[in-house]
Amino acid sequence: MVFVSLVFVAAVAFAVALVAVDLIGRLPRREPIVPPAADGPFAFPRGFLWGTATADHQIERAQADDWTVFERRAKAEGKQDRIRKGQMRPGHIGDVVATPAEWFEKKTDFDTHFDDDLALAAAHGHNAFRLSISWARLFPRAGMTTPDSDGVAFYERVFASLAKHGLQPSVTLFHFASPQWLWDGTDAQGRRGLESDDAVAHFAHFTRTVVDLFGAQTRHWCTLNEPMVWAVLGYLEGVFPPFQRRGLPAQINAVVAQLLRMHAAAYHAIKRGRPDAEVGIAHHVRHFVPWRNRSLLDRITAKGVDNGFIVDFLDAIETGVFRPALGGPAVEIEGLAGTQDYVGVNFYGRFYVRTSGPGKFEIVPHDPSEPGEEESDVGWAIDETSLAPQLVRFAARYKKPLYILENGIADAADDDVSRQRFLVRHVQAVWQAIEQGADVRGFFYWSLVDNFEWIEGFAPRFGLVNVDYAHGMRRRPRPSLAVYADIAGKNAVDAALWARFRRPPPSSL
Ligand code: IFM
Repeated sequence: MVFVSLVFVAAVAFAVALVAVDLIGRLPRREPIVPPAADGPFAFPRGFLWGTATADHQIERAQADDWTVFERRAKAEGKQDRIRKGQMRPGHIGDVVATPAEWFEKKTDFDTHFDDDLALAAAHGHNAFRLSISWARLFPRAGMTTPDSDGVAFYERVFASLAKHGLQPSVTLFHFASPQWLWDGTDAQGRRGLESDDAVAHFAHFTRTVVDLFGAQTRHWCTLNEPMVWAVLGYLEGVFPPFQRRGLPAQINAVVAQLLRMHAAAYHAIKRGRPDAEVGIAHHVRHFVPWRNRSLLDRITAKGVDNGFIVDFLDAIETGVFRPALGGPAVEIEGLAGTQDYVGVNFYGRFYVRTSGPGKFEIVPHDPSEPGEEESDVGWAIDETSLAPQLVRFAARYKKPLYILENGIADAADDDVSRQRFLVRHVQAVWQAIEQGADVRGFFYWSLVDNFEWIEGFAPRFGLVNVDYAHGMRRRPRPSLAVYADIAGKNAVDAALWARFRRPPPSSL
């Protein structure tokens, strides 16, 4: 009998050990960056969308939104910080003192330049363009039920220009900025802004208005841009409006749930008006890598961050239930289940997750000791090799078409070589994902022209086209614009382009 019990205990222990080994084996590991060996050409499916992406607040003249209020205050109070990702203080903007107020008011002066910008895009292979509509430009004051006529007239001109240049619009409804009047005052529970009771109804009304105005001119809709970035930077790190530092990740669950409600309401508003519309979100995707493979805590936390920052939101849209991996009760959201027709991916490389104890971790944007690692001007580690696996995993998990709604690099160097490499390598990675079965239907580089990079100000240069802010916001195409035109025009990365820009194998470093 004792012997039988011992055998039983040993068998159970063995099974538990196997399960543990299996689970540990599935945790993320930090792997070296190994480039693909293929030589090209890499051809894309017919009808593939080639575009660039942008957002109203980053290119258009200032509107009555929360960001404009923040920028004017930071400028007036001289709240300037060193431009380092993750190290900005709340209320501060990079270079705010030295930056002329006019730049903040005009941004890239898209208001004057849009037709030339769109003509340039069309002349360089674009067949699509992602833009956002400013909520505050259509509804600048509280209590308005019909949109501002100047705002409507502006976007009518922009849509006419898009049509004239043969560019399919992809329209985003919320890209970080919202009308200031939403933030003035609190509701009965003391909540402000997008968290307040009526924010979802206001967003639905704005969405219906945009659908009525421009729904005939686009099929492709994005309700929210990077909701998790907005929630984390605004309510955990406190560097985006409304500058809150709530403490633990679980303390922003209410904000995330509200964003999911806004998404669901907008999805239904769009579908009611335009049943054939394709609707999704643009999700900020990183490859979260443990800082040290030998640290089980780094690996477990990297998995938790991936769930909390990436998977939970998309899963919630599929199932209708938000189950926060980083703590807190599940929240069921009415009307949410199944409200995405595609998965929109904004891909910006790898981030490292370094723990200093259970529940204590930091996100490290790059590691200079990683062989072959390159970083952008804002210090983000570049790793195109992790893009295809991400796309393949989304394809398998959600079984939906995918769009790269953003992918880009901050690079101010005159030779523009880093951007050209970045572009060619990432587009090739998208091709790999398609080869492996992911139904990727479009790629939007971030961005056509340099623009206002939120708390980092105007220094980071993401554009295929340089903007000379000091001289009438003049546009000067960078070499990468011609590279993009080559790819889009051929609907392929040809062997010659690949040979010029492919990543050398690690042995040659
Ligand atoms: O400029 C931003 C954009 O607004 C959202 N995605 C990332 C870009 C680069 O940081």
